[in-house]
Amino acid sequence: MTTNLYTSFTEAVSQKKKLLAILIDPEKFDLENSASFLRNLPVATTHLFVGGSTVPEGMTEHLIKELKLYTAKPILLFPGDVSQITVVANGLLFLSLLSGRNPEYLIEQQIKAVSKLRGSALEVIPTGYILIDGQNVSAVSQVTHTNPMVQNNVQAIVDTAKAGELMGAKLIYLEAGSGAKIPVSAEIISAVKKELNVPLIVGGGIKTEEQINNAYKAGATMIVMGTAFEK
Ligand code: 1GP
Repeated sequence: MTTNLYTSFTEAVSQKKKLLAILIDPEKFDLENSASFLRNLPVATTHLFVGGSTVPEGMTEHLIKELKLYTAKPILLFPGDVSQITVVANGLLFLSLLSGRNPEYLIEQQIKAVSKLRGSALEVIPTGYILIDGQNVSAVSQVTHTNPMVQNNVQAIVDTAKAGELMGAKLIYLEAGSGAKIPVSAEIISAVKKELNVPLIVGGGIKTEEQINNAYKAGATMIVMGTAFEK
């Protein structure tokens, strides 16, 4: 039986539970430390995300197989590009970069993914991905050649997120970029939350307990943290 990963998001919303994903970038991860890394994760961790901006072919699959030796937590692909898709994961955030205007990341990569996904049991979750300025030049911005949305134009972010939902996104991901100096503001999270029915993921630059609580309080269903755990 395949468990439905998406249900964990909708149930979290209805039961007012909070989800925490730890992001592992295969390029920055030392495979030899897998067991101790997983042992030391916060108890609140519900999911693992695996992905990066530039990951050599095959590295993602190798890493996930290794992680699965030590954990039963669901592993979701959060791929920077189509080469990182592997059916050994439990699910795939099928991202479309809605904040950008680069067709490669709006639709081309998704088309290229189809031949990899055909016939596989990997759960695919359509996700509207919105890059927001974290006062740092983010890897996402560099790799995709797109600009982040400015934090003070809240309405534009809300409208972009809503358009994503109307186009069928099952999740909206508000991303300040890995290593952001400032995370997505509570004001943005709550404004988006107010207009949307789908669960919200928030990540980028979140390091402290206070930032975590602020994001949850503002309406994030899931928080993603990466850099804070890269030792
Ligand atoms: C996931 O890119 C983030 O959305 C992770 O950001 O590395 O800053 O935690 P950090």
